[in-house]
Amino acid sequence: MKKFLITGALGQIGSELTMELRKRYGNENVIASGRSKRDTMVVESGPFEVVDITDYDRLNEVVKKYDVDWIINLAAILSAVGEKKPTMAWEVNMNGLFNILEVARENNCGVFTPSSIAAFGPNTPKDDTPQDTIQRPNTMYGVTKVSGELLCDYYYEKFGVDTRGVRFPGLISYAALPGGGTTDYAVHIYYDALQKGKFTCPLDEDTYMDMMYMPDAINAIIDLLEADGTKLKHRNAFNVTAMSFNPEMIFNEIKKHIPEFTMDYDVDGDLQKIANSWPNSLDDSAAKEEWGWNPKYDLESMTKDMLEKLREKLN
Ligand code: AKB
Repeated sequence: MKKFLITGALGQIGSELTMELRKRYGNENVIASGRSKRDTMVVESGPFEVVDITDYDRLNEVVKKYDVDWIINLAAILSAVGEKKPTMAWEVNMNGLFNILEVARENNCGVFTPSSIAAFGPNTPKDDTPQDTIQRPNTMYGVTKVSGELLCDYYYEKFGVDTRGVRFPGLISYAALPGGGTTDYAVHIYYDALQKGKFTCPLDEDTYMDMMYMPDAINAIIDLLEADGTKLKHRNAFNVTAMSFNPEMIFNEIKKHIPEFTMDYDVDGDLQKIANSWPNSLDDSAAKEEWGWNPKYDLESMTKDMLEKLREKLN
């Protein structure tokens, strides 16, 4: 049975991916880790280690201790926080990734690291953004993501490390909150709709971005990990998307379920600038062709499920 180490396991993706991998591969084969420990299902249901990915020795020790086959690196500083703390974003997203790749090389592990729509920039084609295109991001997060894609390609070409990854859009989930991204509004809007009946949107009404519901994101990671490596041409940077919408569209979808819901705008200039530099919608045909990417949720089905699950959680 394969053994996985997940970094950032208590974060938005990690808390759901850990539980799904434990279901499929057995609790003891999925080692969760994070910079600190909190009482959650992730910590209670299987092995958990305190690991800061900027600490090479500690990472190496844990990989050896469990004889890990795959490192899934979900520890990252996201776009909005990255603009406020660029040094920390570089330290975690680049030096942390470099440590992961070096430890993987030494211990013969594969590595999955997500990239992001942030790896594109203002002069990238905005609509139906191609798989291979101009990437000149102007945020620290974006710079680390495009550099990470290249570094992972390098470790595959040069050292044969089995590196894989996707460019995630904004991820929407009810289990854990996102931590400091530009797409976070698309999660907060559901909480505010249920808890306050109104939402103040930090992005303007024309801001289109790609988005995805978490069950599709979890499947993307697992499907790519299980894919036949010999068929992968774009190993570390597959465009994946499930939907593209602007704030008005998600508001109107929620309003179908909560007719009294209202929304106004208080645009945050810094966030808006980041969002404006990202694509409106991605072309994900390479992922479909090379490993069968096939998202299940659109805005309508996601909204229905999100509201149902959040109602249960908040009650
Ligand atoms: C962010 O908004 O920073 C992230 C991302 C799109 O990578 N959700």
